[in-house]
Amino acid sequence: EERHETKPFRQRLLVVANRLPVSAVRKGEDAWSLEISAGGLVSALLGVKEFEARWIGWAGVNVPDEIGQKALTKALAEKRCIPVFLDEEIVHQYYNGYCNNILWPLFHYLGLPQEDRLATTRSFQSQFEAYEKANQMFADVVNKHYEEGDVVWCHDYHLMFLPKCLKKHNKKMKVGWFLHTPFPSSEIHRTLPSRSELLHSVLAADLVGFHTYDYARHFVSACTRILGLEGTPYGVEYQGKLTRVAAFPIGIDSERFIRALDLPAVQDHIKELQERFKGRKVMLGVDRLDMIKGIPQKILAFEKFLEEDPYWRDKVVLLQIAVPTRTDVPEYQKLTSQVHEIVGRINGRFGTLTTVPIHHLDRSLDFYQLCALYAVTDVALVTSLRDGMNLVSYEFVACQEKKKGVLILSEFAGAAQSLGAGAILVNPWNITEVAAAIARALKMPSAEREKRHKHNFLHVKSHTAQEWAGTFVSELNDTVIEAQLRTRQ
Ligand code: ADQ
Repeated sequence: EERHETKPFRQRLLVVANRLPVSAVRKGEDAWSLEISAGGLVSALLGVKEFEARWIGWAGVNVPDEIGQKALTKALAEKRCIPVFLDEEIVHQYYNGYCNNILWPLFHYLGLPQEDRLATTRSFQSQFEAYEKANQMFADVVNKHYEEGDVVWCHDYHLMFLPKCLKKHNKKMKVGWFLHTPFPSSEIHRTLPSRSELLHSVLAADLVGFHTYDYARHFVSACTRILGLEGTPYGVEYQGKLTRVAAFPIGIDSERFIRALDLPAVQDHIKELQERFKGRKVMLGVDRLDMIKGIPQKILAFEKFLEEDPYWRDKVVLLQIAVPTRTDVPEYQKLTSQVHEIVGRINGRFGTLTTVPIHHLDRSLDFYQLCALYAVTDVALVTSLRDGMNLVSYEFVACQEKKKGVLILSEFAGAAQSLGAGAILVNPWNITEVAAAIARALKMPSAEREKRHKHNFLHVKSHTAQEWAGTFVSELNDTVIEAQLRTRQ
């Protein structure tokens, strides 16, 4: 029969995020070169076979002319990507301003900007207006491409206003929203001038997801305390329906890392690194250069460790790889020079003519180099002051089947809830404690290392990004069906 020959039905999934998973470079008036960036989200969704995913987002470039926009739209369509075009002014106000200068620090407990209070308060309103406007532009593109039955999955703090815009246009649309950062205590969220508008909008979604149970609980408290709504263990009663709120801890595509370790290119890098650091223990930090990652604190703790334990001075090296991000924001520039200054001072203090204790790289590494680094590391140091989850800790564990190295992990990273039993947990603000953890990790007997590694490895292998995405989307489908049943009763 004809019906048997048709392809199995795959539900369409519209993934809406601020950035498309591509980098676009203009090669001429109507020519673009595109490169897919294989981040966690991309591989997560590639692995979910029951959905046909399409991406909607900003391509990260300003394209003021129509010819360029048309050509880029066409090129992106081949990669299942649909662009939202944002002009420079809106990027400045919405992305650099409201998203990165207000929401990002606030959600990581760094508070609202405090310098020049008056100026900030004045620009705050216009930045929020730009945020609403940008979210509406995303909604317009979603509405244009939406077909009945599609699932719409909105991502992150950039798009908190999107669920409301979408539901206003079409009440029946299945809308989920997931936050990749922490959701802070309601006492922190309360300080945000647009605190209520954002909560109302997120509540318009059918399903609201966070990395950890704590973040979900903070969100529900914010809704009950700030909006006076009724919270339940399952979510929040909102406008006659239940908005489901739950934890969906993300994972990585662990097989991709495990497989990569056997590739000749990675093996070559591993040999090079082993040769280069022969006779020394390798400690590793891999972070985006962001204040939430606690990089200065980490380096100061390493200094304290060297200070207290002269034996290790020529027997250990810290490799800190920090990719610069948001380089046009003054605070990030300040952080870069602060880190350089500390590293310079410590290397001057403990270095010799031939070696230095810290190798600091201000750049991104390719996937093979990264895998090799993870594989040769004895101790990984993740000292985020706050972090939604932290995937670096997962990637390190995935690459350690041979070495069974130690993970020192901040208790303020979401990952502390999943990898806490295998890692040494630390308060990154307590430099003495982190220095002691370094000493303990370097001396840890192999039986203990094995036991700890096994615990973490099992977790990383069984809680993958694919599973995360699959669970979120099926939960969203179920939530909508349940709500329909309830209204029919
Ligand atoms: P990030 O803050 O970017 O993500 P993280 O989860 O650690 O933090 O992911 C960083 C990714 O970038 C990792 O895949 C890592 O390999 C890669 N990376 C970092 N430095 C690199 C370098 N120098 N070279 C190459 N690659 C590098 C946000 C939240 C996190 C949350 C994720 C996913 O802040 O808390 O875990 O989203 O939800």
